[in-house]
Amino acid sequence: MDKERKNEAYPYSSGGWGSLKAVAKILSQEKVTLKDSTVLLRQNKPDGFMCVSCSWAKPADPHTFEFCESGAKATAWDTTAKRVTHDFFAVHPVSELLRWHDHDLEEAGRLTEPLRYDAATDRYVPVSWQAAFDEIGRELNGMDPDRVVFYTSGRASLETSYMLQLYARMYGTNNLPDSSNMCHESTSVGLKEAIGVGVGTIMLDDFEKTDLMFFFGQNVGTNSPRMLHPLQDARKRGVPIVTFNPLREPGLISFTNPQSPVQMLSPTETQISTQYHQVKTGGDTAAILGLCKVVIAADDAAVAAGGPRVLDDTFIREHTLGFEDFADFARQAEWTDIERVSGLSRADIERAADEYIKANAVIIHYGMGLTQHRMGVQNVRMLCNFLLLRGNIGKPGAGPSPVRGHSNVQGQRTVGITEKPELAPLDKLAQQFSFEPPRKKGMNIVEAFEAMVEGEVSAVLNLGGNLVRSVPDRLQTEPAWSRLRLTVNVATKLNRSHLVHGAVSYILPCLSRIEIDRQASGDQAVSMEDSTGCMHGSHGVTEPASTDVRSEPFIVAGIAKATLAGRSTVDWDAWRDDYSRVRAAIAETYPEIFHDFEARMWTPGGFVRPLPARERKWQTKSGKAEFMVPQSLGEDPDMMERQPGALRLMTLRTDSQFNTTIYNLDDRFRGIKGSRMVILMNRADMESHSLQEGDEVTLQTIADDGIQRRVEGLRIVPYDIPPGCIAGYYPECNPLLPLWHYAKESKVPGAKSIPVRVVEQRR
Ligand SMILES: Nc1nc2c(c(=O)[nH]1)N[C@H]1C(S)=C(S)[C@@H](COP(=O)(O)OP(=O)(O)OC[C@H]3O[C@@H](n4cnc5c(=O)[nH]c(N)nc54)[C@H](O)[C@@H]3O)O[C@H]1N2
Ligand SMILES: Nc1nc2c(c(=O)[nH]1)N[C@H]1C(S)=C(S)[C@@H](COP(=O)(O)OP(=O)(O)OC[C@H]3O[C@@H](n4cnc5c(=O)[nH]c(N)nc54)[C@H](O)[C@@H]3O)O[C@H]1N2
Ligand SMILES: [Mo]
Repeated sequence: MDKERKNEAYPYSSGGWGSLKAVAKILSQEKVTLKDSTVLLRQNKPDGFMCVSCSWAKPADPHTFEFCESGAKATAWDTTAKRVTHDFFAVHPVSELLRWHDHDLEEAGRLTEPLRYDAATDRYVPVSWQAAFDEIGRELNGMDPDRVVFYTSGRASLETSYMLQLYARMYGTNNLPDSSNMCHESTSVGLKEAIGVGVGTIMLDDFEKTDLMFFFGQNVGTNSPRMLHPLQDARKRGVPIVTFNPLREPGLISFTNPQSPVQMLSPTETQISTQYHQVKTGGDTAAILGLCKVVIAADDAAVAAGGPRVLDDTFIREHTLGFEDFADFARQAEWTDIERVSGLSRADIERAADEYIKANAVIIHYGMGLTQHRMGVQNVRMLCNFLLLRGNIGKPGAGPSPVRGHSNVQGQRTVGITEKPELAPLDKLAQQFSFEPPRKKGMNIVEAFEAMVEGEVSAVLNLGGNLVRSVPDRLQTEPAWSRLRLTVNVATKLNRSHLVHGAVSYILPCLSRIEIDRQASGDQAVSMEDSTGCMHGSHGVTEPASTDVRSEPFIVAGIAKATLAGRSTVDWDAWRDDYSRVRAAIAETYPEIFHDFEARMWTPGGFVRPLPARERKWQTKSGKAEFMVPQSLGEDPDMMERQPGALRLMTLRTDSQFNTTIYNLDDRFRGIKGSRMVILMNRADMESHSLQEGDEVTLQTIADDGIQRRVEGLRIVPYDIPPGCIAGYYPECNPLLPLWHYAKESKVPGAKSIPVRVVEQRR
């Protein structure tokens, strides 16, 4: 395996000169001039704007360059000199644009004016903002609110998100799904059940206090590169890092700091993972059970010998529930099962558990490799079981660290974007705004698309996002989208979801957070919450893409006013003109979190949201932190594993994309160039399938629902990946992911474990 690794896919450490070259390349591709590129110096600074890429924490004492390769690319993508004007649409009818690649659509540039679809000419044509708001309001008022869906992709600010949820509820629905429905919802459900808060408990300074870190299914080098800095500092202190990931991801192996002159001039790299375990996809519950089994056995032995305890028995006694049942389950688990399902040897699992036993404070970082599975919530609960064994929650240097995706995805939930009525302060909103909010559960993403396929949805309003590309089962869901009566897309750039439009369809171009937001009361700021629960202010620094783009709060206020007319107690115009009024309303709804919001939003490093679990107060059903007994070791009990030729497909991201936004076709870290239509496969599986490097295959989903799901033209790349597991890219492989293949408790699509087989091959 090691030999294969050196030869094939790992030419780079993460960061380093490769990273700087990639930044220079995209700045020139987007024609961002040197003057504009000083924008990067104000990224993630207390006096600047918060990056539009990932949601990693922003330190109080930032580096001069507090941005990473991904962040620089995202900034260049938004500050591009390229523009899409009505001339563009005059030349390109929608039927033609539907044949364009995702990359080319967004690469065309920033949207510049509001547009309405014109069926007679098959073109998007300019429309005034007021005409757009009026028609949208009229359409919505003719619909049953239960048939309308308000989607938020995770970029919108706290202010915009709060306005949107309030508007949707005043209109009459809790249909407020957001991107976390496809992402960390398994965390929101699993952590809440286990420790009483649905978010991670660690903060940046815990990196300075920890003795050991784990990584489960999170690809830091590609998806949250700024986090490599505190990781590197921890490694310098000698903190070990133990990684469980089917792929040997370069960012988890080593890092050359592109901002450190010493490291750039000499070839030294920091080793990131001190142990690397290539677990099978979907094998994490088994692997973590193995870890727990070793720790519990060591404690049993210590008790028998009268030695010091290995478990934190005081913590377990005082703070937890369900330990004995779980411990018995772990004691009785068979190593042969654990080894088979995880694909790891007992000796390797023991090595990892030994590090855990030695450490006093342990952090576990994790991502989509755990959450996007049928058993995604169970994976999260298993992580909590493991942490609870030695009291690794609610003490310095320890805790679960779900690394969030979009820059404000966590914050949107904090201010009421949720389809679950019990998670929104409905009574408070009712009293504050004198209306009766709907109490009926709204639809999450999977439910919204199930309903859409059945013809039970009339309209979708999208605050960002590109749902026809990001949701499962594209061959079913895309046609359903085009049967909608109304689609409204608030967006910065053109994407496929705008083109597969409803009968009445609008594209409403919005400001990027990087741009100066001028309203009647002056320049406006917005705010967001990072992955560690800290709130930050952000104000734009560049000129808007055009004079006819509007801010997200402006657009939400416009639609709300047009829809609700006299039916709302909110002065939407006043909120539009001065966002501090929105913040005052947020502070009134959530005083514990947002008191003195206006002053505190500029706190360097952000202001901290209170989290009871950090103080070992458990807001669970039992009032204790809860252990859980897993239902199944395998990822997916009904996955037809024994079918001949079955392979388990995980869908991945590259450094050259941000979700459905494709910057270019390369995967620099994994050494793949020029195409995203590839499948990474183990050599043993290639042999058993009689496949050679470069062969093209068609994959078909294994399912017994009578629907044929296929993707053709995928080129085979030999790769160091566990046998039986293969990898392809998101969103290209989404037609293979059945809509019903989701985590039971959270409805997060199982994008990391799609059962498929090779049905055609061509040399
Ligand atoms: N450059 C860039 N940055 C991004 C994004 C982007 O698209 N591009 N997207 C943003 C968003 S919205 C999100 S949610 C985050 C996502 O960031 P991550 O959580 O890192 O998500 P992925 O890249 O989808 O996959 C994570 C890792 O899981 C591993 N994996 C797959 N299956 C399994 C498994 O069964 N077990 C284990 N242990 N590991 C597994 C994969 O090999 C991969 O390394 O990134 C955010 N940041
Ligand atoms: N198979 C598979 N499917 C997946 C995943 C996977 O790993 N595998 N990951 C899932 C995850 S984690 C996520 S988060 C979802 C993401 O799914 P989405 O939220 O649907 O997609 P994005 O690609 O993040 O949205 C991109 C679009 O947002 C718009 N946009 C960008 N910036 C702004 C802004 O500031 N304001 C507004 N209004 N619009 C803006 C642009 O027009 C751009 O085209 O996909 C999910 N789908
Ligand atoms: Mo995400």
